[in-house]
Amino acid sequence: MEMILKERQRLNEEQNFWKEEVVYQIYPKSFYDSNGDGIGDIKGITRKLDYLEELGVTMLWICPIFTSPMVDNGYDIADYKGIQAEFGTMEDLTELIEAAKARGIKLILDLVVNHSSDEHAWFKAALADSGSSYRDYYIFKSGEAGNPPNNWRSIFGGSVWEPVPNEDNMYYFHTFDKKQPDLNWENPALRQEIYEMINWWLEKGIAGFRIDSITFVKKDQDYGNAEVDGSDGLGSVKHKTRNRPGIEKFLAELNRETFQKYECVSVGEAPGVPYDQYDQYIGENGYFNMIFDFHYADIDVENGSEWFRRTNWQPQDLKKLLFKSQEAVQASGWGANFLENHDQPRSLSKYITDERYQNEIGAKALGTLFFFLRGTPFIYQGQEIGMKNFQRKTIEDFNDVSSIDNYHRSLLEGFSEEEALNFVNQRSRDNNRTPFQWDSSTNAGFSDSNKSWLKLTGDQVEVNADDQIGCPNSVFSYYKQMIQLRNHSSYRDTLIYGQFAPLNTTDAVIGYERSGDETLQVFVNLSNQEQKIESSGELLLNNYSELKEQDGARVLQAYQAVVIRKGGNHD
Ligand code: TEU
Ligand code: CA
Repeated sequence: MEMILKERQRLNEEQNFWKEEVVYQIYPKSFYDSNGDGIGDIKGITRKLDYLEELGVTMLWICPIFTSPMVDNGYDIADYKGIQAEFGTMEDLTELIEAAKARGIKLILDLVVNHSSDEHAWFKAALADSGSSYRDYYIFKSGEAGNPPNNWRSIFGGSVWEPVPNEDNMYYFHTFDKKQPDLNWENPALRQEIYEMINWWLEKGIAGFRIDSITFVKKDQDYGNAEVDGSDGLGSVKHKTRNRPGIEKFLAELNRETFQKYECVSVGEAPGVPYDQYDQYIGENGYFNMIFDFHYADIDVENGSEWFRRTNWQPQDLKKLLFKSQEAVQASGWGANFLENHDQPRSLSKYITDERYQNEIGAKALGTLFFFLRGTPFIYQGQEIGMKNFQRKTIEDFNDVSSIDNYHRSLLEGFSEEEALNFVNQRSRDNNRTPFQWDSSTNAGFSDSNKSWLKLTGDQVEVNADDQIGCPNSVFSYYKQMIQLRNHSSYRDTLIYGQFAPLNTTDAVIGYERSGDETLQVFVNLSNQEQKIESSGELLLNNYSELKEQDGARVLQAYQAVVIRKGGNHD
């Protein structure tokens, strides 16, 4: 009976290609530089396809490569159908799509349609002539008694309102940097232009999109003040523009006019969506195939854009958030699981609190923790070799706009320069944007030259791909093994489609199981103390060379992680 029920559960899970992918996120500027200018590029990705194939990933998400002044490293797009010259050409991209396809690797691009660059032709036309029809592609408003229209703080700091040059008392709106004016989704003509552009790309043969900041497209139309929540006298824009009522119309239409017409995948970056709304986002008629959930990614801070508000989290807090997330996603649809991305610090530095284990043990433990969760795993470049944060001594060494803003906001909130720098070092988005460490040489094999657009971490002698590829105990080999187990072993169906359920463990251990044809259990010790677990069965994966037993119980060592085929009835 139990077996029949389980079989039903398994078959109930609809099979879709995007559930079976293992995605690898590439930050093109920092992956590999093929022409020695110190900037990673598209040809550089093509050159490293052997590496990606060896790892075993099946889909690449490439961060923005479109024409851009690069104020936010490409998240400020000046031409949605053009390729930024420093990254290469459209031919290079076509070549990459084909070369990847030949290896069974699909490609998704980044869709940034909450805002464009202020250098986009639409915005230029809007600025040049207040009577232009492009004016309504963006959000322009008059000020209030010599002040901006309201007190909203942009995500990258300062007012969301930027004065329009040569016009009295007129402002335009930006959720992020002032060089990223928001597109006005209230305008149907603008929306149609966006859909046409999306479909144009999908026709080109890409497998889909990761959709940037998509929960920000609907703004509260009264543009009323937000509650002040900082010493700058402003209130965060997100209270008034993130996942606001009315967004459902835009997102349903977006889906209907674009993604639904294609055999493609849509992955929404959807911070700010409460779990009771997950049905709308990823349910049967959801806007997206899957979304990223940030509830646990931001465990070390009270919110993702104010890094001076740090928390004192414990493993059991992470466990709670992770389980809540898994259960909510499972009740509605499908999730996109990740440890890192280009906005986050390195996971080893964030989640492994005992520095002695910020090494291959810790990296494998975290890998095990996230990789077997129900959902599609997203690996961020460098995570698979255990890259870590850097420590920088001065704010001048940072490139990321958000780091500079957080530094100044920390000072404004009364922290010392040292504290401010410490917050930024822990959280800077540059941490994950340092050049990929291919080998141990001075420039880590990132480029043929000695140039690099961003300073390296400097630890490439200890952490680099070259040393790890052929080495059976490396983090890289462990990731390969995890991918093999999930996608190519006899446990494949269970690991991809099986149900998720939390397991009872001690506080410091995160344990869960996936059940389908059989039950697989994952246990990860997130502490430096030994922890007993209740489990019997065959050991499938282990980041230590042994699994200890004591008084008849299995014992995990510091940061030990195991995957076990549950023993018992069916054995
Ligand atoms: O990020 C959107 C966003 O809301 C994040 O900054 C979020 O606040 C943070 O990650 C929470 O931890 C996207 C892109 O991923 C980011 O790189 C861009 O800078 C931003 O949009 C603007 O396009
Ligand atoms: Ca280059």
